[in-house]
Amino acid sequence: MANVWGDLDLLLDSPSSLTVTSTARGTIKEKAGFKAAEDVVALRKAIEGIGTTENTLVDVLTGRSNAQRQLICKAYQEGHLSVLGNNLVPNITVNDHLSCTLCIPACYTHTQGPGTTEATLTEIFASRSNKQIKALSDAYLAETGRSMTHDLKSEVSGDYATTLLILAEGKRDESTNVDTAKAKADAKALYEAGEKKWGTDESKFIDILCHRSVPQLRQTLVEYKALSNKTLQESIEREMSGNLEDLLVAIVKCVKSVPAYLAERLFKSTKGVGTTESILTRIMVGRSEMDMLDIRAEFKKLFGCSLYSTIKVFADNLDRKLCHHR
Ligand SMILES: [Ca+2]
Ligand SMILES: [Ca+2]
Repeated sequence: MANVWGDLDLLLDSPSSLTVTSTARGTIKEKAGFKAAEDVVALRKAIEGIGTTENTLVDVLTGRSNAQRQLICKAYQEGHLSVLGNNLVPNITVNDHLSCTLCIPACYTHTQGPGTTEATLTEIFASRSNKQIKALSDAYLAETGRSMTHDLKSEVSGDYATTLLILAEGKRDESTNVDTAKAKADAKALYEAGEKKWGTDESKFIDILCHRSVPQLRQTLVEYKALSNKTLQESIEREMSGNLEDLLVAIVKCVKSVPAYLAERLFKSTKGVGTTESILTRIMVGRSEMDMLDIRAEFKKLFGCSLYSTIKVFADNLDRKLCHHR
């Protein structure tokens, strides 16, 4: 992995999904002959354990457009209380799958272990454009009646919180012109705030990485390597620790390639424990209409196997576990 993230050769010429808004690289289009009611019946059967569970969920939820999923979600919720009653386990599973298009971080916190809230928040705020963050913030307000930044403040603390809150404002510079002199100056400032200094001036890293545009930061990454003979990611890893290190590294990775960053998250989620399903679902469903083709390609490049086969193995194992519990 280090090699992949350390290679800056083609960086300045590659497209950035933080600025792409088309759906041309998505894998999901509107399904022809779509009927929400039919999908709801299929989902209910799957959730009640008639037939294979996870495969039906994945088929239905990744084979419909976002607008279609919203209709399924609505149809499902209108009928689901009478059918499922107070059966908590299916409800959690269903809510995890169906509400993931909103990706409201707080919804997940109570079902996860310690540390996973931060990991989820890091992924969400490092990988999204201003427009996506604005949409998330609006959805959060509509769903909970509270401001997202207000709730974030109560979830997290320290330099990590400072960084997250800047990102949550969704005010990253989105201009596309690159100022090379400024990139050189930023690279020097970062070098002096980290490697050259006894201790670390974290605020310098936070300021530059949260405010500059993606093209500007790419130039800065190149200048930083020329100046220090290290990648900025390596310096962040040496200088910092914990949630702040994870978040700043995630930003650097997303500046390089959001699809590659998400491919890595997906890979780790299929190998890890605990929150794997919500990571899988959030990325698979959240990116399906945007850049899933790129994520697949990056996955293959990074790990030498297809995303499909990796998830298939994971889903089969999950099926076995679910059957075992019944
Ligand atoms: Ca230092
Ligand atoms: Ca470290």
